[in-house]
Amino acid sequence: MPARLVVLGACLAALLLPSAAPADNPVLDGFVGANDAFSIRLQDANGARVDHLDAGTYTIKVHDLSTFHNFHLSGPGVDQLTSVDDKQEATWTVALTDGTYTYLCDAHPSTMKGTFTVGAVTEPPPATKLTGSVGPGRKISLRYADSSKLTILAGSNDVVIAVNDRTRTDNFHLSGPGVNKKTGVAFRGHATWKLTLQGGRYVYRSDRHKTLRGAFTVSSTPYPRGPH
Ligand SMILES: [Cu+2]
Repeated sequence: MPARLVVLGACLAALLLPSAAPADNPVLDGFVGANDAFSIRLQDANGARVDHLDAGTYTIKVHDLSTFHNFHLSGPGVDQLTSVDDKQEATWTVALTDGTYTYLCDAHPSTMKGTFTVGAVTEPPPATKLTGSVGPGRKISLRYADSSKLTILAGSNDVVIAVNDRTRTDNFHLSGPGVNKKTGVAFRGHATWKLTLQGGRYVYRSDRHKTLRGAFTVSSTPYPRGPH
């Protein structure tokens, strides 16, 4: 029976086809610029931020939600990006191999950046370097190395804060989930704090003058997943 042979042939072809469906690849979601915030995140199917992955082929759904940020992934064998000027939904199939990968926004590369490792490479991402400053005068700030202000921490939750307390009338006091560190009000000089931050809101302030304060957010909440 010819018809039966055709059906049998189709079944054999299906069995012999390599890698039946790309949908079998693990799916990751990359988000950037939700509500135009300076936030960037790569998360797995459980909504956890990606820190380390097994080597292999992945499907990355990129949700570029802003007209002034983009999502740019690079590392061994991979260099893919969305447009800075447009919102964009993109799906990338990428082969990740042993190494360290970086995702960032090309318009704000020092503040909107994260890294993850793959395969045999397991060292944790480098700590984020920050500078905290108070005084002279009624001034307080917490900034990245390139002096842009910290509002949302992306990337490593490990931070090294170089505190420069330039006044004997105010102090630098950082508090938030798991952290309560301060210089003395009468103290003037440098301090270096190595901290691991958790998801939530952190406030830095002077204990002498209540209005002298600033705040930033460490995002731990997964973004809602888009349709796949
Ligand atoms: Cu940006």
